[in-house]
Amino acid sequence: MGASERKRMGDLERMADFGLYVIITSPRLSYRQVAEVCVARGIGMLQLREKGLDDKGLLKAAAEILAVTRGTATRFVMNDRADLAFLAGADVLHLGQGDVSLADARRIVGDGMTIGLSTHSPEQARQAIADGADYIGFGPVWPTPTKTVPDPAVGLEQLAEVIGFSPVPVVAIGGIFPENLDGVLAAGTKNPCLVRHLMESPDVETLDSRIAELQSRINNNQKL
Ligand code: 3NM
Repeated sequence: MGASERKRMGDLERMADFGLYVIITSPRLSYRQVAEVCVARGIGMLQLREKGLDDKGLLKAAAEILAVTRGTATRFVMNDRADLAFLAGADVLHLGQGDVSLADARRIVGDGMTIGLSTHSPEQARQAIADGADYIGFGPVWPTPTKTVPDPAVGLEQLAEVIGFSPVPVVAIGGIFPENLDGVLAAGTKNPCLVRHLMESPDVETLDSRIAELQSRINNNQKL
């Protein structure tokens, strides 16, 4: 095993319980403000997902976020783009089903980068695991307008099924709010993601308290 692959395996062990996964999509706050709250709260994974930015805009936003996260416990995740993940010096690349394959992404980012993959059915989840995804997203749990063309909702039963067979962390995503989080946690979720709930925070204090509340509910659930 080469040094970079060993580094990735080490990262993987630490990844098992990364907890709340934060995605930045059209935040009301600045990228820097969101990143600062996430670092202060020890968020493990912070993804930049801005479909409307061009390549230069994405690299600029990535640099702003990395200026805050570098050297902290918060890993910066670049969405969709292996080339930009490499150029930005991201810690993690997150791929969708329509992006380049995991194998092709590895040719760009090398063995050292953690790679996650979005999946929308148990079959896709099994395939992603077989293909070597370091973690998977699974959703949308419920219908969501945050994705322009969302897949059909998977529901809690399929979520529990995928968490049951996955040897890698599963990020539950899509339509999750504090009001319906109990069911998501009861399905075994350790890594939920709530995009609108966090991105619609009107000020730093609100974002901070929303993250703190979610983290405490995730932690309490794991003690049950
Ligand atoms: N991916 P909200 S659903 C970015 O199904 C994303 O893989 C999904 O946004 C998937 O928490 C989704 O606002 C959007 O519903 C989730």
